[in-house]
Amino acid sequence: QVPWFPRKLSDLDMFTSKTMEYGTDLDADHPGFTDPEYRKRRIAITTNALKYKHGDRIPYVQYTAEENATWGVVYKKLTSLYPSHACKQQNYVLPLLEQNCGYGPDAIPQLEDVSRYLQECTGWRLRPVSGLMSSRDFLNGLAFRTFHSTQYIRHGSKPLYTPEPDCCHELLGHVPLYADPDFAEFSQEIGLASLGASDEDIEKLATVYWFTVEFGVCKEGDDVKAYGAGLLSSFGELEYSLGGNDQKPKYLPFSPEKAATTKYPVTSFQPTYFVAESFQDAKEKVIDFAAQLNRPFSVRYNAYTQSVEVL
Ligand code: H2B
Ligand code: FE
Repeated sequence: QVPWFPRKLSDLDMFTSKTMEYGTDLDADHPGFTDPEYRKRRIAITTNALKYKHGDRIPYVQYTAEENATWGVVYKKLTSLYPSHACKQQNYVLPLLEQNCGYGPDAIPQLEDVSRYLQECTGWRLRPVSGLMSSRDFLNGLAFRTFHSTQYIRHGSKPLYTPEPDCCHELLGHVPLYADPDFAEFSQEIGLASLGASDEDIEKLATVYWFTVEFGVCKEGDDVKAYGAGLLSSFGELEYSLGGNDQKPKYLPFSPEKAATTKYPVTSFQPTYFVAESFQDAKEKVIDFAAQLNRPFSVRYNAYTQSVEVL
C-alpha cells in the first residue's frame, strides 16, 4: 500500500491544515510561552500560512520594531562568522540577497520577495507554514522545489535561542543555499525519494536530511566549512562544528547509508558531522541511496509542468 503523495505543485495545499505542535500552541519551555502578546502575535502571523493557497502572493508582515531588532541582533552576529565558517556558496549568495530581496540588519526580509528571487535563481520557492509539519509532508515539498518556511520570529528575550524553526533559521540558515544550483538539485533528490516512501524509509530520509541540510559540513580545499542550516543559524554550534571549541566533534565522510541509521541528539550540539565532498557528489550519493529504498516505482520531476511522473 503506497501512501498518498502530491503529484503536482498545487497538491501541496493538502498539507496546510496538517501542521503539529508549536503551530498555534507553544510548549512550556518556549521563551514566549508566558508572554500573551507574543502568543497573540504568533496566531496573527500563522493565519497567513493557514489561508495560503498555491499561486497566492505570500502576504507581507508588518514586523514590529522589536521583531526587527531581534532579527538585527541575529543577523549581525551570524554574518560576522560566515566569512570564516560558512561554505563559499553561502558567502556568494548573501550579498545577492542583500541587493535583490531586502536582506540586511535593519528589517526582516519578506518571504514573498525572497521566494520570487529564489524562483529566478533555481526555481525553488517558499511556502508559508504555520508550524512543524510531519517529516513526510515536509520532505514531499522538497520534491517540488518548495521549502516550507515559518514567517514568525523567536521571542525577543532570547535572540540567540529558539527551540523551533523561525524566520531567522529559515532566512539565514536555509534560504541562501536554495539559490545555489547544485544544492538545489541535491535537496530536491531527498524530496523525490520521499514521495510514496514507506514510514521506515521516511525516517531514514529525515535522518539524511538532518545530517546534510540541517547539520552538514563540506570540504573546501583543505578546510571544512558549514552548509547545514542548523549550523548557519546558530552562533554557538557554528563555531563548535568547525572545531573552535575545547570539545571537538567527530567527522565522518558523508554516506547516506551510514547517516540514515545514525542516532543524533536534538537539544545539544551534534557529536558527529558528516563531511560532503561537494553538493554534486552528495546528490549522486543520495540518488544511489534512493534507488535502494523499498519502493515499487521511481519518479521523475517534470519541470515544465511542475509535476511528478511515476515510472
Ligand atoms: N516542519 C517545518 N515547518 N519546518 C521544518 O524545518 C521541518 C518540519 N523539518 N518538519 C522537518 C520536519 C525535519 O525535521 C525532518 C524532515 O523531519
Ligand atoms: Fe531547518
